[in-house]
Amino acid sequence: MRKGVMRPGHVQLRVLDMEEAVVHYRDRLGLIEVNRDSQNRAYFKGWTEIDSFSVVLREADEPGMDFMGFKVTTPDVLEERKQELIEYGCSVEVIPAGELDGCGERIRFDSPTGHYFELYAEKEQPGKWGISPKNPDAWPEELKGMRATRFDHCLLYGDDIDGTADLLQKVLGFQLSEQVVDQESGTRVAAFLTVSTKAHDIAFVRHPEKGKFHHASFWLDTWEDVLRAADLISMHDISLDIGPTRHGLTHGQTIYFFDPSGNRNEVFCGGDYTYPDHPVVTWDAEQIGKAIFYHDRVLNEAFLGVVT
Ligand code: M3P
Ligand code: FE
Repeated sequence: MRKGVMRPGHVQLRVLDMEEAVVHYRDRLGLIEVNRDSQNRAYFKGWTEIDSFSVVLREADEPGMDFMGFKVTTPDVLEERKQELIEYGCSVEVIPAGELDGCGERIRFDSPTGHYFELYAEKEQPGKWGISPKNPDAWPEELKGMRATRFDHCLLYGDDIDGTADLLQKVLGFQLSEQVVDQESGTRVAAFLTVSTKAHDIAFVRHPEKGKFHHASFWLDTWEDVLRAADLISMHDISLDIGPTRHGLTHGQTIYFFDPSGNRNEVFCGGDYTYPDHPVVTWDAEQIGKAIFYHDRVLNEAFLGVVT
């Protein structure tokens, strides 16, 4: 049952060198740089996104993810979910409106995998960049680099992925769309969850350490765009992880690479959709190579091991 959580709305990432990071996210990934706040955090949005930002970069000594935020439909829903998070046993912090420029009050909570998530109901909608609700043109001509259209999902690594999946399903109305299960032990190795009809809005892979970040992913429209992203990765000597290829899980067409601080990014297109009556798709852990990289059918160690 959906509970008024609409979509992944933002992710705050730590970067080692802000100016290098801005060049990567703006000129290579092709997000639009929209703001720099009083804490020197840089804000970006994809050109199809109606809210004022979706990616926030904070300069720090270590890379990784500070938190990921989901937008809910109304302030009443925000209050209801907050009460349920407290009842579930999360530690909940209320962050006042304006702490992120243009964003309303945020409800931040922890999770069994050690990741921090947020809910919020309101964010400014500047109505710029080719997404005017009146007679919109197909796309803005000034887009750069890979022309990422929107922030799509994060994949996170942590220990108690069953605990975090349970929290997201029970309190926030997420649906388990796909999973990888070790058939011998019955252990779930990966969980893909959605609040929409997308194949996933967030995903988790079991890993001994808490609170790790695997990638933030951005939507492209076509396979041609993914191949073009691969060309740009070579042109600018961006560190390539793997691809272009197809995932077995979710069936998206993808390429992974690293930002200058070592945070992994993905751009992808295509893939499955999920309605509430869809059965959970289960991959056997012994098929994990094919589940993750459908063409190579083997995992690359860096892909599994490198997290920030
Ligand atoms: C995706 C995706 C892993 C699977 C990754 C899949 C790391 O990133 O977007 O479908 O096991
Ligand atoms: Fe992904």
